[in-house]
Amino acid sequence: MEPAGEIQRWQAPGLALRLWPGWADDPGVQMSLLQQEIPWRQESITLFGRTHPLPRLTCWVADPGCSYRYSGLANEPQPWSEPLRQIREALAATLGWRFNSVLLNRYRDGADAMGWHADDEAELEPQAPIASLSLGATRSFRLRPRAPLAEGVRPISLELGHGDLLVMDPPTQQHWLHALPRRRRVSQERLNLTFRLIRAQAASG
Ligand SMILES: O=C(O)CCC(=O)C(=O)O
Repeated sequence: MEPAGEIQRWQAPGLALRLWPGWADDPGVQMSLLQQEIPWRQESITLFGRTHPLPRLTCWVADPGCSYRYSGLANEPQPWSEPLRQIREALAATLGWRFNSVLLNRYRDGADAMGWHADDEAELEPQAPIASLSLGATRSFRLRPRAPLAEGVRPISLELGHGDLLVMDPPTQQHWLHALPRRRRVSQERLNLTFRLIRAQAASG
């Protein structure tokens, strides 16, 4: 195994990011286990009366009782599998946060993508970071401020590769949006796991 790279940081008004290149211990094994065992689904969303399939496959895994809506969808959480449990414990060791849910996204190739949004749903604990683990094809991850914050604040573009861990610390979700644009030349698959902490009140409901 290659040693993990140095931690990199980005700081801007309303934004704090930390990136551990090559954080995952065994990303190839993790990726193939998740490809096989996760009950991936292509969800649809309805916008202005028209239904569109999401351009990616997803799965929502969470502790019992956690309720959460993402992309306007309220899904029953799937149970934690062993590989996901191990990643959750490794994140707790690195970050000091034990997450109670993870949204998995599977981008089958560069035609799959995620539009501009923030992970700012009311159910999420606003003091907790969001930890994003990437597996597979390298893709560009974009961030831009919601509103012009200050002179000279520029959008950010990161290349997220196999095994990289990106942590979006508070208050990033309040002030910045993020997206994963289409990349026509990418033919390989990518998985992304965003670990989140649902607030105790919402989790107990
Ligand atoms: O695939 C990614 O890196 C982004 C995922 C994302 O934005 C999300 O799950 O909210």
